[in-house]
Amino acid sequence: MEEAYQNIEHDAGEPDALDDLMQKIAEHKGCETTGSSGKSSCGTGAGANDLAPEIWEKVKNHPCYSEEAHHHYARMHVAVAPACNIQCNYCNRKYDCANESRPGVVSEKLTPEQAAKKVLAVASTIPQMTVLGVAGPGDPLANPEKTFKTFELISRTAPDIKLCLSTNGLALPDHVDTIAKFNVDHVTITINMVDPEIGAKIYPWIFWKHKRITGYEAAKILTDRQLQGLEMLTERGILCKVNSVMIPGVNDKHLVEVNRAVKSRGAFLHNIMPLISAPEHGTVFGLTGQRGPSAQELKALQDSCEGEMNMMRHCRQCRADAVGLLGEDRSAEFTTDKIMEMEVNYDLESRKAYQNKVEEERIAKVEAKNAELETLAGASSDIEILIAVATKGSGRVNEHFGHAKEFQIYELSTKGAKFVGHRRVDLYCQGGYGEEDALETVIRAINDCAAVFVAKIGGCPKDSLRAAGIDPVDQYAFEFIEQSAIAYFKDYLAKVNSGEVAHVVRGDADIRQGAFVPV
Ligand code: CLF
Ligand code: SF4
Repeated sequence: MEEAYQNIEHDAGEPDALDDLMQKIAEHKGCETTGSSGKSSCGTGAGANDLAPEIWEKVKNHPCYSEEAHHHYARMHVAVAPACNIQCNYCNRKYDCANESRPGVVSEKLTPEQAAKKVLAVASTIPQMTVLGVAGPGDPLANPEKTFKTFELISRTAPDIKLCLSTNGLALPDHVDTIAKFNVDHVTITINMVDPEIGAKIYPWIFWKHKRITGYEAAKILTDRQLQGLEMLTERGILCKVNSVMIPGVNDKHLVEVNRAVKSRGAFLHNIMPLISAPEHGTVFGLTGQRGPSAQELKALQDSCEGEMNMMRHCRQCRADAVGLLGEDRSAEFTTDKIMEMEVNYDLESRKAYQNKVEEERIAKVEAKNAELETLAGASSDIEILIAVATKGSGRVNEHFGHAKEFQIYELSTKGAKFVGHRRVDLYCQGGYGEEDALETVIRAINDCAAVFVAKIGGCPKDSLRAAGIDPVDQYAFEFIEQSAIAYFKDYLAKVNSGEVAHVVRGDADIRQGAFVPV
């Protein structure tokens, strides 16, 4: 079947250009965040001036590979890959619920032709949708015909959309050439271990060479194939992200070793995600009571790996049919019934024009942040605080407190404002009135934050937040987040220095990160 795709051209095929790109990726590995400028020299927060132009071209409008891009650009997944060739103890693809946001969950499975139609429908409606990912609900490479047929159709009909693939890696070495031929620039491999003893606790079986294999042997084959596939991809200059699920007591300490192993094989980015394991999901870990990590445990592990390589902290552990900006899900607007009735008007020029406007906004945002940062130059203090921000995207404080389904978390220090994660919360506003129980859960979720930035907030929640020691801030409504955060921090420092405010070292937020795994 793969021969059917041999006529697709791959523009990274010129040996000199490829060598050059690989060199740039290799040079890029392992740099750290800079100190006093507060500007990320590396990591997913890296900007146009921090990366080689060829790499910047690949990541600049990919919402997963660039933290900055995720405020502006959307991705979509098409659920064309139902089968899987391994079993993970955190996965149950049978569970399907429109309100459930986790990988493996879909409302509809699609044929490649339906998927292509859906991509055009979404591209016509959401001009900032720049990336199409195949990420399940099973493993895309356990369904190679459907996956590559989908890529073939989309690369013909929507050439400006980047193709992205997410896999468990077992079948990866067999498909690297086809991935390269389709010009798939971004591949994610989920690697949870490089030690088969640990792997045997995560994977009960794999299906390999027409046989079901269990235990140590299964995990050994899986890790060997994953690392081999990673090396083969990076040798071809394809950007690779590694996803790892953090499972406390199983692989949490081991993930530092995984980080080193994938870095040394050329991975561009490492995304350590929290396990979610509620019993109602029907997974092995859910049913055996295996807990997920707390937000603080996750952050500590991500921090400890950050000096080694680029760490992703903005993953939302999307459904396999997610549509929209990370953190929003517009899949219900694009069901098969609705798509079939939609008038599709995919117009490359108008998409480009819209994206040019996005770029202008993005440049303005970076300039505003840098200008504000300069006013902090020379400030010296060990104080660091977290803030929570209600936003609908575009890097602005533009969501009402009561409408926020998540808060973005920024760490503020004299180095600037750094995005460090997000917290999902229950909606406070329930159609005209505030839900007190929801308010309590919001406060618990952000109680390690000194302030919450919102576009608007009512008197009651304001009082409750103040009582919990969290400053409700609406003075930066619709302003850029980072610029506002730095201005707030400057003000905070001045108040602490003058004795007007006592700096409090806050405890941990009372939440467990909810989520789990892409394949
Ligand atoms: Fe999808 Fe994954 Fe591509 Fe992104 S998701 S296939 S790389 S386009 Fe992104 Fe979603 Fe996290 Fe995946 S936020 S689950 S990392
Ligand atoms: Fe397969 Fe992905 Fe589920 Fe694991 S998480 S069993 S790789 S579909």
